[in-house]
Amino acid sequence: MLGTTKKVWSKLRLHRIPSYQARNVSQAASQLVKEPEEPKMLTEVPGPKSKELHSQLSKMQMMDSVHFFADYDKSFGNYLVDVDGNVMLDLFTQISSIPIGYNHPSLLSAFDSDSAMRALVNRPALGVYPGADWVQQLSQVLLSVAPKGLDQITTMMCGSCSNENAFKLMHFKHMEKERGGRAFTQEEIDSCMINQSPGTPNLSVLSFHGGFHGRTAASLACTHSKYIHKIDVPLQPWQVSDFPRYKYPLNEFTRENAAEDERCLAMAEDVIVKSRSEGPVITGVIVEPIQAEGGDHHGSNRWFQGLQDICAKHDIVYLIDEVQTGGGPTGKMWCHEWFDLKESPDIVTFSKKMLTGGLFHKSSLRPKQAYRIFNTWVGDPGKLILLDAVLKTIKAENLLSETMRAGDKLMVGLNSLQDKYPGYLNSVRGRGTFCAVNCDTGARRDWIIGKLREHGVHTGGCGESAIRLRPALVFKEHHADLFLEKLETILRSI
Ligand code: PSZ
Repeated sequence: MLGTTKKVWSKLRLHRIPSYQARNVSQAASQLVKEPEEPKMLTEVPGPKSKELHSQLSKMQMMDSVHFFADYDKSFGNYLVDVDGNVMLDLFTQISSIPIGYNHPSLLSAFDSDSAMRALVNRPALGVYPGADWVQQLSQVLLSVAPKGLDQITTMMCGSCSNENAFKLMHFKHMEKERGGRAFTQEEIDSCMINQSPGTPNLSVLSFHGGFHGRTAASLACTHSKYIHKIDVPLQPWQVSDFPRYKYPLNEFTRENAAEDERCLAMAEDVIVKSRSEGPVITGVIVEPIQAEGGDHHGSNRWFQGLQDICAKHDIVYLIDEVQTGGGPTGKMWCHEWFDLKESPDIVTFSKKMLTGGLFHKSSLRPKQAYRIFNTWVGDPGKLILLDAVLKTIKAENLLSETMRAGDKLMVGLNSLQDKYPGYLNSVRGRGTFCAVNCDTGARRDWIIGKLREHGVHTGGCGESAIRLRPALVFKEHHADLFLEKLETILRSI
């Protein structure tokens, strides 16, 4: 906390000197750091300094999830440095949320102008007092990457609350149709104040086994990856259906996997139809383009197209949650662009690599009254300043095609390791650098991730036995080579 305050003050002081000098200062600062050529491990992880900080933290909060404490002054590009001086190649990037690597110069200088710094300091309640440049920021930054046909944008604080607000749009659409254009009745107005029908209707959102959509009440009701996220929390008993589980390699199991798509589509439609008579009535579907937390489960084009058709047939809302997949890691700005959909989904939510949470949606879903999608901040102009720099960097450095190149390298390498060590690795899958491979057991996965870290490579786990890779968009082929080399060394040692 103290460190942060100090940094903000030194930035502010910086801006009292002429801005050309300020720019020189931060340019110099950014040149101080360069990406390391390889990992360097000095201690075990967590090392003694991390352990000491963790014991201090533990006096104030239960955060045994902490892996280690990082040194963000020393981290750069694809390399994360911890407080004990260990230099690690980072293929996990803060749960997939660092778009262009640590301390990218374009981000370090994003607040160099006085107006950018003022936007950060005078954080507005955007739903009531937005600054003069907010309209331009939304249209030039966020709408420049909007999925086709989704011309409505609302920024939010995080992925969970983006989904939470998207659900409200689904329910509003349903109730608007039910009312047929009439005004709210007094009974609806009175009953909603005590969470009773008809003002609080019995509606739901359909989600899928293995999905993850956040931890606030409604998004948590749609999350089904780990029990520890949910247990003891009162949630609505909303419907859950099956997301396809494919057999790998895909080209050897085309018939089985196609049958799996049809089974899951039939099941989803059945649940939607039944909800009309049995309740709660499903007003929309939420699905990840790749089920990430739940184990990197992919779905075919047929699956995502079929879901879109079912939603259209039953006039319910199709929401694709791009919180983890959005912003480029699959080689396209939005993973659903791979699916050859007839049109964009009705709503797309995002956060993580996009640096701000938010939702794009069709204009047909606009609420009719103000304040229905609203909170104090709604979003943060400072995050759009950073996102602007990220999007410009993606373009200038061709990072989507670079991601495809690095991803191809990862996939070729992982496939060949899987062929060499079929007892340990299976089901290699991925798009761009958004890749995963299963281990024969969860214990083997945890052991390999631990060993990789000893070798200075930071990866993550997901699902029961998958190693998942979530590098930044600046991850290159030579980083992929380095990772594959370390993984092979470890597999050879078993
Ligand atoms: O344990 C957790 O809370 C984690 S670990 C990874 C995430 C959350 N991912 C967040 C996430 C996501 O992957 C998808 C597809 N949808 C929604 C969310 C929620 O986003 P946040 O965490 O920003 O609320």
